[in-house]
Amino acid sequence: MRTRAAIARIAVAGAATAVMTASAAATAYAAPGVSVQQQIAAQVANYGGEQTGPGEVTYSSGSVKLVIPPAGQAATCPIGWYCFFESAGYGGRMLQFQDCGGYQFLGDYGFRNQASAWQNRTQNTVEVYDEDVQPWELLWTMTPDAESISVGTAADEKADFFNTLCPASAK
Ligand SMILES: [Ca+2]
Repeated sequence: MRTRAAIARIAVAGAATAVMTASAAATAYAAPGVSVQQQIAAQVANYGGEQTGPGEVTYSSGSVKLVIPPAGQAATCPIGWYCFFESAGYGGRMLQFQDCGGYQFLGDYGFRNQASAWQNRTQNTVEVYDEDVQPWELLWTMTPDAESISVGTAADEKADFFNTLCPASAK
């Protein structure tokens, strides 16, 4: 518990900084006529990573990717990954992960308080939390090979971090 609390405190401190930079980026996302490439450039400027495709930024040696689809199109969560979507109906930006066995923070990628839908195309189980309330609230659990087209009003745009449990068959 002590370790977990310490991790969250670090995340809160980091997120406070990220929120300030994110507000400028959010304006860019919302502005009409902003190209995918401009959004990708803003993402890299604010949150690092490496552009690895027309609408893709890769982090952590390939274990995390942010995908910004062309206007009017949807990103696709690949087999072997679990994904968070910016909009209900699997629209907007998509943030995808594959690792199990620990905590990860959406704010590291500009995705804090953003997720509205998810797909889990792994055998991992993912517990998603809101850290803006005390005690932290478990918002939803992503069971293996499941998805949610909308997380619902009570959980919408609240997710901050998650704990990924490895499949029982894995070590
Ligand atoms: Ca939150």
